Amino acid sequence: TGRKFFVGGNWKMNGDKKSLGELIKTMNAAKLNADTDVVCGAPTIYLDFVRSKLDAKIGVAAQNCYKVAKGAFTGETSPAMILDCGVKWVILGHSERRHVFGESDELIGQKVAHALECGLGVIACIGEKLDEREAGITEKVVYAQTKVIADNVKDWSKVVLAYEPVWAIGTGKTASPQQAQDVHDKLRQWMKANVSEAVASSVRIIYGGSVTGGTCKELASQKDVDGFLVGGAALKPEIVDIINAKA
Ligand code: G2H
Repeated sequence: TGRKFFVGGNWKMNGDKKSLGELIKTMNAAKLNADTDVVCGAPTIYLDFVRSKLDAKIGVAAQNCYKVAKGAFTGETSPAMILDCGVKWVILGHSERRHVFGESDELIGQKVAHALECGLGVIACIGEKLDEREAGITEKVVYAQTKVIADNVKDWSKVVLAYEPVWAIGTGKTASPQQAQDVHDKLRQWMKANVSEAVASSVRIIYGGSVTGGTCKELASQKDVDGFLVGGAALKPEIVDIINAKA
């Protein structure tokens, strides 16, 4: 496909210096497929710590950022601060940001625009909820979410799209390879119709939702699955197998 495989770890609000330090040691020592981009999403307060310990060949991501550079926004973190810690990526629009913290499509779009303007790479997340899938509106939901992201992107080489069906997140219920492939294929068609043919064929669309060492290989073999965003399993040594899923 010409698209470089991409595996993001999303550690969410987990770990401490001791346990993350051990995980980092494991990852630094592991043999990682050189044809895969690897990025670890660390808690904000540990970004500096993680960047200083993790091997330079492994990227680091923040799990969120704000939509402006600085100012009276208590508790927020700007892309400039993230970059100042040597961190080059940010995860935006994760379902937990959308559904636990009530982030709107509009706010996510503004964050995407500002993060990209500042020079961060963006892992932009989309995905339908269970009731939406059951109502048969999966496509409508993910197209609408993708549109708000697309409206805020100029340079797609800095964006990875993460499809994460909400019903598969942290539930142990991985989407089947066919379910994932289906939506990824439709997203690529949407990109072709609404962005460009070149972007549709080059943008990486990764899958997230209960990916494990056991499910990653078959998912990775799907034509339009260009990698993963991994939560629970990214905190364990099995992340190495997931990084190496593409033989
Ligand atoms: C989805 C995913 C990582 P998990 O949130 O973004 O988490 O792999 O634990 O379902």
